[in-house]
Amino acid sequence: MRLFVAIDLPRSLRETLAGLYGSLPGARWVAPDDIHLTLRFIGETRPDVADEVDYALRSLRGRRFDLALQQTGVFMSAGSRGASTLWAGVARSEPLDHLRCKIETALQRVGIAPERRRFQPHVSLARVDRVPDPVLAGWMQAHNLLRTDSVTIDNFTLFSSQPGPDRPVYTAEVDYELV
Ligand code: 2AM
Repeated sequence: MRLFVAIDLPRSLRETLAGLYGSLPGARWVAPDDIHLTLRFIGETRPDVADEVDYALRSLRGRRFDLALQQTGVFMSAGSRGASTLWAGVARSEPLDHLRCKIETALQRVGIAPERRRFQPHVSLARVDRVPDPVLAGWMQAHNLLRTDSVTIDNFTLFSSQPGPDRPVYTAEVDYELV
Protein backbone atom coordinates (compact mmCIF):
# COMPACT_ATOMS: atom_id res chain seq x y z
CA MET A 1 0.00 0.00 0.00
CA ARG A 2 1.04 3.59 -0.68
CA LEU A 3 1.27 5.57 2.56
CA PHE A 4 1.80 9.13 3.68
CA VAL A 5 1.58 11.00 6.98
CA ALA A 6 -0.43 14.22 6.94
CA ILE A 7 -2.50 16.69 8.88
CA ASP A 8 -6.14 16.33 7.97
CA LEU A 9 -7.05 20.03 8.06
CA PRO A 10 -9.92 21.22 10.25
CA ARG A 11 -13.19 21.95 8.45
CA SER A 12 -12.92 25.74 8.96
CA LEU A 13 -9.62 25.84 7.05
CA ARG A 14 -10.92 23.63 4.26
CA GLU A 15 -13.97 25.84 3.88
CA THR A 16 -11.78 28.94 3.62
CA LEU A 17 -9.71 27.26 0.92
CA ALA A 18 -12.73 25.87 -0.91
CA GLY A 19 -13.97 29.48 -1.08
CA LEU A 20 -11.25 30.05 -3.68
CA TYR A 21 -12.60 27.32 -5.92
CA GLY A 22 -14.10 28.39 -9.21
CA SER A 23 -12.02 31.56 -9.23
CA LEU A 24 -9.46 30.18 -11.68
CA PRO A 25 -10.86 28.73 -14.93
CA GLY A 26 -9.06 25.59 -16.06
CA ALA A 27 -7.77 24.66 -12.60
CA ARG A 28 -8.57 21.14 -11.37
CA TRP A 29 -9.25 21.75 -7.68
CA VAL A 30 -8.54 19.19 -4.97
CA ALA A 31 -11.84 17.95 -3.52
CA PRO A 32 -12.41 19.79 -0.20
CA ASP A 33 -12.49 16.47 1.70
CA ASP A 34 -9.02 15.63 0.33
CA ILE A 35 -7.31 18.85 1.41
CA HIS A 36 -4.39 17.98 3.70
CA LEU A 37 -0.90 19.01 4.71
CA THR A 38 1.61 16.25 4.02
CA LEU A 39 4.23 15.82 6.74
CA ARG A 40 6.00 12.82 5.21
CA PHE A 41 5.42 10.89 2.00
CA ILE A 42 6.34 7.23 2.63
CA GLY A 43 5.31 5.54 -0.62
CA GLU A 44 4.74 1.89 -1.41
CA THR A 45 4.94 -0.13 1.82
CA ARG A 46 4.52 -3.86 2.59
CA PRO A 47 1.66 -4.64 5.01
CA ASP A 48 4.05 -5.90 7.73
CA VAL A 49 6.12 -2.71 7.44
CA ALA A 50 2.89 -0.64 7.51
CA ASP A 51 2.12 -2.25 10.89
CA GLU A 52 5.56 -1.22 12.15
CA VAL A 53 5.04 2.31 10.83
CA ASP A 54 1.76 2.47 12.74
CA TYR A 55 3.43 1.23 15.92
CA ALA A 56 6.25 3.78 15.55
CA LEU A 57 3.83 6.67 15.01
CA ARG A 58 1.66 5.51 17.89
CA SER A 59 4.67 5.61 20.23
CA LEU A 60 5.58 9.16 19.28
CA ARG A 61 4.69 11.88 21.78
CA GLY A 62 3.88 15.03 19.82
CA ARG A 63 2.59 18.38 21.01
CA ARG A 64 -0.47 20.15 19.63
CA PHE A 65 0.17 23.47 17.94
CA ASP A 66 -1.44 26.34 16.06
CA LEU A 67 -1.33 26.47 12.30
CA ALA A 68 -2.16 29.20 9.80
CA LEU A 69 -1.96 29.15 6.02
CA GLN A 70 -0.41 32.04 4.18
CA GLN A 71 0.39 32.97 0.61
CA THR A 72 -0.05 30.94 -2.51
CA GLY A 73 2.59 29.47 -4.80
CA VAL A 74 3.07 27.08 -7.69
CA PHE A 75 5.35 24.09 -8.07
CA MET A 76 6.06 23.71 -11.75
CA SER A 77 5.70 20.15 -13.01
CA ALA A 78 8.75 17.99 -12.43
CA GLY A 79 9.06 14.64 -14.19
CA SER A 80 6.83 11.92 -12.87
CA ARG A 81 5.06 14.19 -10.34
CA GLY A 82 3.07 15.49 -13.33
CA ALA A 83 0.95 18.62 -13.47
CA SER A 84 1.94 21.96 -11.97
CA THR A 85 0.49 22.35 -8.52
CA LEU A 86 -1.06 25.46 -6.99
CA TRP A 87 -0.60 25.47 -3.22
CA ALA A 88 -1.24 27.44 -0.05
CA GLY A 89 1.83 27.87 2.11
CA VAL A 90 2.11 27.18 5.81
CA ALA A 91 3.42 29.75 8.26
CA ARG A 92 6.68 28.17 9.41
CA SER A 93 6.51 27.14 13.04
CA GLU A 94 8.87 25.44 15.41
CA PRO A 95 6.25 22.93 16.67
CA LEU A 96 5.48 21.88 13.09
CA ASP A 97 9.18 21.32 12.36
CA HIS A 98 9.53 19.48 15.65
CA LEU A 99 6.65 17.14 14.85
CA ARG A 100 8.04 16.47 11.40
CA CYS A 101 11.46 15.61 12.89
CA LYS A 102 9.87 13.23 15.39
CA ILE A 103 7.98 11.50 12.58
CA GLU A 104 11.17 11.23 10.51
CA THR A 105 13.05 9.69 13.44
CA ALA A 106 10.21 7.25 14.17
CA LEU A 107 10.06 6.13 10.54
CA GLN A 108 13.79 5.68 10.21
CA ARG A 109 13.76 3.55 13.35
CA VAL A 110 11.56 1.04 11.53
CA GLY A 111 13.76 1.05 8.44
CA ILE A 112 12.07 3.63 6.19
CA ALA A 113 14.73 5.31 4.03
CA PRO A 114 15.49 8.89 5.13
CA GLU A 115 13.72 11.75 3.37
CA ARG A 116 16.39 13.63 1.44
CA ARG A 117 14.13 16.34 0.03
CA ARG A 118 13.78 19.63 1.87
CA PHE A 119 10.48 19.96 3.73
CA GLN A 120 8.32 22.57 1.99
CA PRO A 121 5.10 22.57 4.00
CA HIS A 122 2.21 23.27 1.66
CA VAL A 123 -1.40 22.40 1.03
CA SER A 124 -2.04 21.45 -2.59
CA LEU A 125 -5.11 23.21 -3.92
CA ALA A 126 -5.26 22.52 -7.64
CA ARG A 127 -3.47 21.16 -10.68
CA VAL A 128 -2.99 24.10 -12.99
CA ASP A 129 -1.25 22.74 -16.08
CA ARG A 130 -4.23 23.75 -18.24
CA VAL A 131 -4.31 27.35 -17.01
CA PRO A 132 -2.62 29.85 -19.35
CA ASP A 133 0.43 31.46 -17.69
CA PRO A 134 -0.88 35.07 -17.75
CA VAL A 135 -4.18 33.97 -16.18
CA LEU A 136 -2.31 32.08 -13.45
CA ALA A 137 0.02 35.03 -12.83
CA GLY A 138 -2.98 37.37 -12.43
CA TRP A 139 -4.69 35.01 -10.01
CA MET A 140 -1.52 34.60 -7.95
CA GLN A 141 -1.12 38.35 -7.69
CA ALA A 142 -4.71 38.70 -6.48
CA HIS A 143 -4.35 35.91 -3.89
CA ASN A 144 -0.78 36.30 -2.81
CA LEU A 145 -1.79 37.76 0.51
CA LEU A 146 -3.99 34.82 1.47
CA ARG A 147 -3.87 34.39 5.21
CA THR A 148 -6.19 32.15 7.20
CA ASP A 149 -7.02 32.28 10.88
CA SER A 150 -4.84 30.10 13.01
CA VAL A 151 -6.33 26.77 14.11
CA THR A 152 -5.19 24.28 16.72
CA ILE A 153 -3.92 20.99 15.33
CA ASP A 154 -4.43 18.20 17.84
CA ASN A 155 -3.79 15.11 15.73
CA PHE A 156 -2.05 13.81 12.65
CA THR A 157 -2.99 10.92 10.39
CA LEU A 158 -1.53 7.98 8.50
CA PHE A 159 -3.20 7.94 5.07
CA SER A 160 -3.21 5.37 2.32
CA SER A 161 -3.54 6.43 -1.30
CA GLN A 162 -5.00 4.28 -4.03
CA PRO A 163 -5.41 5.09 -7.70
CA GLY A 164 -9.03 6.03 -8.47
CA PRO A 165 -10.81 6.47 -11.81
CA ASP A 166 -9.94 10.17 -12.07
CA ARG A 167 -7.96 11.01 -8.94
CA PRO A 168 -6.22 9.14 -6.10
CA VAL A 169 -8.46 7.99 -3.28
CA TYR A 170 -7.05 8.97 0.13
CA THR A 171 -8.13 6.95 3.16
CA ALA A 172 -7.40 8.01 6.74
CA GLU A 173 -6.07 4.75 8.23
CA VAL A 174 -5.08 5.86 11.76
CA ASP A 175 -5.28 9.15 13.70
CA TYR A 176 -2.61 9.94 16.30
CA GLU A 177 -3.35 12.39 19.07
CA LEU A 178 -1.09 15.32 19.89
CA VAL A 179 -1.12 16.25 23.57
P1 2AM B 1 1.41 17.07 -3.47
O1 2AM B 1 0.02 17.39 -3.05
O2 2AM B 1 2.32 18.24 -3.46
O3 2AM B 1 1.44 16.31 -4.78
C1 2AM B 1 -0.14 12.05 -1.37
O4 2AM B 1 0.38 11.78 -2.63
C2 2AM B 1 0.50 13.27 -0.76
O5 2AM B 1 1.91 13.06 -0.62
C3 2AM B 1 0.32 14.55 -1.57
O6 2AM B 1 0.04 15.60 -0.67
C4 2AM B 1 1.65 14.76 -2.23
O7 2AM B 1 2.01 16.09 -2.35
C5 2AM B 1 2.60 14.14 -1.22
N1 2AM B 1 3.85 13.68 -1.83
C6 2AM B 1 5.08 14.05 -1.44
N2 2AM B 1 6.01 13.42 -2.15
C7 2AM B 1 5.36 12.64 -3.04
C8 2AM B 1 5.78 11.75 -4.08
N3 2AM B 1 7.09 11.52 -4.32
N4 2AM B 1 4.84 11.15 -4.81
C9 2AM B 1 3.52 11.36 -4.57
N5 2AM B 1 3.05 12.18 -3.60
C10 2AM B 1 3.97 12.81 -2.85
